[in-house]
Formats: sequence, C-alpha cells, structure tokens
Amino acid sequence: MKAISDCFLYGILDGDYTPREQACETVTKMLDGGIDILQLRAKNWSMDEISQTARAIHPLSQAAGVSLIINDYPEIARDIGAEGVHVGQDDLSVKEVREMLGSKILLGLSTHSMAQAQNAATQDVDYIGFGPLFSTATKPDYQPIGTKEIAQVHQENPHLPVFCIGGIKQQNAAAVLEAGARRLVVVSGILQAADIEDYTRQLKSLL
Ligand code: TZP
Ligand code: MG
Repeated sequence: MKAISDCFLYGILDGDYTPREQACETVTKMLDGGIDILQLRAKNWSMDEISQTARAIHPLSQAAGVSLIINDYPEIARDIGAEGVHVGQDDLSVKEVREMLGSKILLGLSTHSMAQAQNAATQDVDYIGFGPLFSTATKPDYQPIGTKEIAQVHQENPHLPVFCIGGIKQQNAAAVLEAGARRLVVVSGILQAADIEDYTRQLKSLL
C-alpha cells in the first residue's frame, strides 16, 4: 500500500453522490484516474450498506495499492480489514479509535480551523483534513475557512500530511496549491464529472 507521505490526491466515494450499485464502477474510474487514497463516506446509508459496499470496493483499492479509509465507523474498518478510519471533531476520539484498532491503522481527523489543526497535530493521527476551504454542498452548515491559513498550517506542521478539502474543483485547484496546499481531497468535483477518470487524472497531474 502507498504510504500516506506518498498520497497527494484523496478521493472520496460519497453515498450522497454515488448510488450503491455504481460504487465499484466509480471506484475503478477514480483508481484508474490516479487517486492515491480512497475514503468511503455515506452519511445516509445504514451501517450494513456501508459495510457491504466497503467489502465490494476493498479488493479494487487493494489491487491498486490504495488504502481504503472508512468514515465514521471504526468497527466497519475492523470487520472488513480496511486500512484506515477517518473521524471528525464530534466522532469517537483519536485515542478511542487507537485503543480499538491499534497503531497500524491509518487514522485521519477532520479539522476546521487553525486551532483544531494545531490540536490534531498533538494527537496520534496519520493525517488531517483541513477545510472546508470553500462553501460546499457536500458539507453544508460549515463556515468556509478560505485559503489564508493553508501556508501556516503547513509551516507549523512540516511532518503532518495536511489534505485541503472543501469546494475544490479542477478550476480552483491551482489557486489552492499556490496558497501552499500540497495534498487535496476532491469529492463532488470528481463524482459529478462527466468523465470521472479523466477529471481525476487531470487533478492528479497538478500535484
Ligand atoms: N469535510 C470538509 S469539506 C468536506 C468534508 C467531508 C466536503 C468536501 O466535498 P467537496 O464536494 O469536494 O466540496
Ligand atoms: Mg464523522
């Protein structure tokens, strides 16, 4: 599996954009386009639905050397043998997930401000998400934080992989990178693209 330090484009299969029947087809396109790491996130699916879909897509990501990260549910990651878990500020704590799944599991934490990023850096995380940079329908009700603090987050945490997220599309990716980002998460941009593989490949070429 690709080390997190070698991951630059983070793709998320999000159940609000991709019907379950299309999960494998969509993941194949994202992998062929060059995502380095994959998350399954489905706020409106049951645990069974997430679990079944995770089982179905896991062999695909494994074959590509890409880690599968399960959003919100460490128990699903454990049951299906996924490589990682992603939690938010209001989920199980980093400590609790480590106690459940040990030190080898990849563990990511969402942060929504400079202060949260600094706090995450003191915890046993493998990477952080930082955003939403821009307003996005994928995560409504969150105040966008813009690009001003991207450089500082990187400067103050040179060894922590920081994945910028939220409203990032092909059109604004270059500006986000110019602001200091090195790693991007793109959800709706990829999942709503007419050609998912090509859209992914073009994003990847910027990184
Ligand atoms: N966390 C912060 S923004 C976001 C998440 C999960 C959603 C990003 O989705 P999109 O569609 O790329 O804006
Ligand atoms: Mg969560």
